[in-house]
Amino acid sequence: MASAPSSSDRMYSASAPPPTASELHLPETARELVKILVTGPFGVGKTTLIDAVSEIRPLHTEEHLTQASVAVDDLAGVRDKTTTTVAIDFGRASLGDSVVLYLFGTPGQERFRPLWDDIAYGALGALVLVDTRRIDESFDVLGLVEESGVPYAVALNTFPDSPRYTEEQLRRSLDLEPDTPLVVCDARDTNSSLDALISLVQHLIDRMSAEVR
Ligand SMILES: Nc1nc2c(ncn2[C@@H]2O[C@H](COP(=O)(O)OP(=O)(O)OP(=O)(O)O)[C@@H](O)[C@H]2O)c(=O)[nH]1
Ligand SMILES: [Mg+2]
Repeated sequence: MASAPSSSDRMYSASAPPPTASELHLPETARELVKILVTGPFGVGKTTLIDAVSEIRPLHTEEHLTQASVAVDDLAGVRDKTTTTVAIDFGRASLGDSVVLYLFGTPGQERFRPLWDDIAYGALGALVLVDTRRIDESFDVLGLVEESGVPYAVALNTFPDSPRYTEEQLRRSLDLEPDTPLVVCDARDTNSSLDALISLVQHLIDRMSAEVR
């Protein structure tokens, strides 16, 4: 049966020296090129996660938060945050020799909604990041992902002051299907973030296997 590669199969790690130009080219063994969305509400850690896992220098479209956004972009819990994604994040993460994830990070605020459909176009799966200190802020994004029909996994990005809930409480609150993966990650940590992506890829494989049965 198909199974997702583990994070130790990754081609590059954060502690390794920067990849050479030739390493940046996809290996001939790359067979599955998969578009994945990394989404979630404002300030949940989407850009951080793509930075943590990308084996190429990620593309970011960060702009400084200005006084004008004070009233609309709630910095509760992320006081050190000085920038926000205004269009897209892009990175690439290989899992083993054959699976390559192209990661597309969305902006988090509702005002960027018109971009969402374009960024999501063609995605095979979505990793939805949730901050348990502000669960209700995830509902809109979860609704969008559901609406788009893209299969998804939920990753709880933990912060030092994140409250603890049982899995049952979280599933009920987020209204998740029983087979939707719900994992915990630290978006700053490469292996932790890769493990969250692997849970999503395994979910996609399981769904595809069920469909061909
Ligand atoms: N303590 C802690 N801080 C984190 C973690 N993940 C992200 N941060 C910090 O939280 C802030 C938000 O991270 P971003 O990656 O910019 O969040 P984002 O979801 O891309 O934000 P927008 O694009 O503005 O919606 C940054 O200041 C990060 O350094 C985490 O796992 N733990
Ligand atoms: Mg961002």
